[in-house]
Amino acid sequence: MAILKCASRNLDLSTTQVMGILNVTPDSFSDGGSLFVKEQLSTDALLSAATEMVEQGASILDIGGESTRPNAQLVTEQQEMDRVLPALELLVKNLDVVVSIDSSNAALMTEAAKLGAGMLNDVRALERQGALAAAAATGLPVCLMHMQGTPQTMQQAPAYQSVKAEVMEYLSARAQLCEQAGIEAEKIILDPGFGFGKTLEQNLQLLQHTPAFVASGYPVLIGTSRKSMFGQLLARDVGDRLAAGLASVAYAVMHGAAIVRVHDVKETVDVVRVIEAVKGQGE
Ligand code: PT1
Repeated sequence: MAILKCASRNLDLSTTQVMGILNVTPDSFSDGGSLFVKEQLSTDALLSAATEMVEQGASILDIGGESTRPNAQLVTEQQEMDRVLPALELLVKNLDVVVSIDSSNAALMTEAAKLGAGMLNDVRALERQGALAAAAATGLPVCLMHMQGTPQTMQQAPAYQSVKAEVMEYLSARAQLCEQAGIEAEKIILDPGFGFGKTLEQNLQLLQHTPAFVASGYPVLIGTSRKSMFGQLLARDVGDRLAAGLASVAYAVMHGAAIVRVHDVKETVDVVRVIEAVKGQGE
């Protein structure tokens, strides 16, 4: 599992990699569309936010043009492409970093790979029409995430017999389909999908069982940054969930998560480095 080949760049997954979140949506849950000026994406704001994340130690930047938080607005595929592709071009041209595309849209995956994307991240685990074939044709690594329901309905009544077993079974089945479609096992990343059709307790159980996901042999990505699970647990607003997110990152890194997807890169990199330093000591 050591090296993840992301087009022209390699990521060393023997230590946890930090993925910085760049939302190119005007309605992001955590930053309220801070990269937008009068409904227009500001390329200056995007490039400076991205540059800062890379300087702070992010090795992957994840660009998303569809908000997938609970009750998010729907976007058309064309709208999503119009948001993401110019942002991708800007980052590829200016920064030495793996750019990940947070999308379920097959046409966008294909175009993004041509423009230099290094990874695909799909909260629908390549279930949309054409997505599996499109992703396989790019040769890029894919992150498969579990979701129960859709962003519009997923938090209404999440229900599982066993959340850990069901999420693991789903991800294993999707990974198997990916391998059958020609995606190398080494390029498949699994993500339990924190906040995607899960209660607080279900989210906590999934995090508790990080070792079971890591034991699958596939690299594991976790995305808990600023999510409402911490609002529920601690009664903190979205802007006040940094320590909570860092605690979850520490737990996940302790147990072998390969990638953590976060808004707060600088603080997360410190946590990752401390945990890795502790893990790296001999007797
Ligand atoms: C994630 C993720 C993602 N999360 C991956 N991609 C989002 N691979 C977007 C809340 O409860 O975890 N993994 N892409 C953002 N989605 C949410 C979901 C944001 C829930 C907020 C919440 O607050």
